[in-house]
Amino acid sequence: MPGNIQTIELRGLPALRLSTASGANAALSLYGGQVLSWQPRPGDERIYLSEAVQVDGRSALRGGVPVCFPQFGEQGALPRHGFARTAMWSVIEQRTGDDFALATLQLVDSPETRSLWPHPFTLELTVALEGERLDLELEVINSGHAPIAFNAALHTYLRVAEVEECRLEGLYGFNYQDALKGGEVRRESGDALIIDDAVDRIYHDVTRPLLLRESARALGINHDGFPDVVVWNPWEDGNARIADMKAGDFRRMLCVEGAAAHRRIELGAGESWFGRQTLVTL
Ligand code: TA6
Repeated sequence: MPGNIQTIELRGLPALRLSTASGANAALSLYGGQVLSWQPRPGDERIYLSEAVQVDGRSALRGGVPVCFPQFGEQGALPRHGFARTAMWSVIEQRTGDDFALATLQLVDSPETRSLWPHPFTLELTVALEGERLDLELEVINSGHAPIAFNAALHTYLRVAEVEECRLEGLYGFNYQDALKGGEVRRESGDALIIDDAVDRIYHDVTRPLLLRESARALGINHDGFPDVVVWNPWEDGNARIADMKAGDFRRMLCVEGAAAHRRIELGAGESWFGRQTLVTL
C-alpha cells in the first residue's frame, strides 16, 4: 500500500494528513504552513502542540513547526517572527509513493504582506514523510526585480517526555548568542546541552548534525542551508507568562530550530535559497 494524503480539519483548521504504509503520519496546517504533528510510528508523537493553542485566525499557533519569515523574533519592526506563521498557505503539490508522502505548500506576497514588507516573494514549504524520517524544506524565491534580505527559521517544537532528562549533542565548540544574557556571545563548552533552566540561544554556523537523546528514545536532527541552530525552552517562569501554554508544559517541549537568524540572507532578483531540517528516529 502506498503513502496517502488526506484533506482534513484539525482544530478547525484546513490541514493535510500524510501517512505511509509503515504507519508514520504527519499533520500539516494550511494556516501558518505549519506541521502540527509527526509520528514516525503510530502513537510515538515527536512534535509538541499546546493543548491551550489559540485558533482564531490571527494568532500564531503555539507548537508544531512555525515558519518564521521574513523576520526572526524581534529583530525588526514586523510582528514577532514575521508574518508567514499567521498567513494562509495553499497546497501546490501532493505526491505519494511506496513508503512516502510529500506535500508542498506555498505562500506568495499579497497586498497584506506588502503593507508590512514591500517585496515580492514566494515561499514554498515541502514536507516529506518517509520511513521514520521527516524532511522539512523551506524555499524562498525572490520573485521581484530588486534584491531582498530576510531572516527565516523552522521553529520546531520537539515533544519530549521530560526536558530535564534530555541531552542535546553536537553543539560543542560553536559560538552562541545568549538572549537571556543580553545577547552576549559565548562558546559552547559542554559535550551535551542539558536543559535544567530557561534557554534561548542562537548557535552560529553549526556544521554538525545534532542528536537529541531522551531516556527511552533518540532523534537525529540535521540542517542544510540554515546556518544557525536556535535552542529555546521558557522554563517555569517563562511558561507562566505564555497564555497559550498549560502550566508545566515546558517539561514536554524543546525547540530546536533550523534558522538564518544571526545574519540575513540576501537574494538578488530571481534568486532562491533553501533551508532544510531533517528529523530521523534513531
Ligand atoms: O526561537 C526562540 C524565540 O525567539 C524565543 O525568544 C521565544 O520567545 C520564542 O521564540 C517564542 O516566540 P513566540 O513569539 O512564538 O512566543
